[in-house]
Amino acid sequence: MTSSFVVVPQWQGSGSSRAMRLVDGAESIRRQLPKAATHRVDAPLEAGDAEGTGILRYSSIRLVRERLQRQLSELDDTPIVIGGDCGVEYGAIEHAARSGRVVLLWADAHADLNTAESSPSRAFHGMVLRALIDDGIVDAADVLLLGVRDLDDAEAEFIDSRSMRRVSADEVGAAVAERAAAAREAGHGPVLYAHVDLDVLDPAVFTGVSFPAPFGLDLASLTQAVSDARAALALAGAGLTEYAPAIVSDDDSEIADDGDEPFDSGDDLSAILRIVAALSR
Ligand SMILES: [Mn+2]
Repeated sequence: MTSSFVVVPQWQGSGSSRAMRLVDGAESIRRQLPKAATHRVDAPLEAGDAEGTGILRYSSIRLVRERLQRQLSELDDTPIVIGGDCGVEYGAIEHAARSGRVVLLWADAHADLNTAESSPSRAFHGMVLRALIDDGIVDAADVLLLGVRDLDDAEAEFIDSRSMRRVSADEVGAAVAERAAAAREAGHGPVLYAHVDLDVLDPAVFTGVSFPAPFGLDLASLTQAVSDARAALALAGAGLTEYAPAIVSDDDSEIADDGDEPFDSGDDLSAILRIVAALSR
């Protein structure tokens, strides 16, 4: 099956003071993708408000989710959703869950398992996986955490309480096959969803993220893990999130932040394209 790309420049789910860089990041990736296969879901310009949820800028997040759902329902190809912040995964995974029980590869430095109550930042991108589990869209047993290494206490407790599985890159293929078999045994048709937050990569490999965490994956391990997962189970959808490049000027040349040496995002973009290839080929 061929892939369609859906670019969602949502920044309202990020807790970063420079969250709007995610808009530049989404735009830079979009320019690299094949035009005919690429769609864009606009995020509102305004920040939005919590609407009583305790979630920062929730009204905008809800609006983007509705727009994304509408766009995804019009596509026949396998959707690759390009963020924006990780919060875009809610609508994307909700959509994938309509075609089967989701086995979820969660490649991210963060588990995104906070609630509005436990979150230190109140930012939705740190709550999205928890919301999917609490809303019954994904079973905690079907989630494979890859590269997760920066946890809040409440998240670590939740992982323990649900016995959520953490896998290394070379365990991914076997772990996906095992969860797929368990789903079939229970009478469900399983599908694979692959979530990649770019901060799963080591900061030495990839620089353009807002919340880097040391001791991440190298690029070859990540793309191999994605390939192994896809060899084990058909991909129903994927997400690539949190590209936050250094400030980009109008003519596309990079401007250094904080007076540092001029920052070159060329390596980051080529890494992104290799991940996109692993998700879409
Ligand atoms: Mn993350």
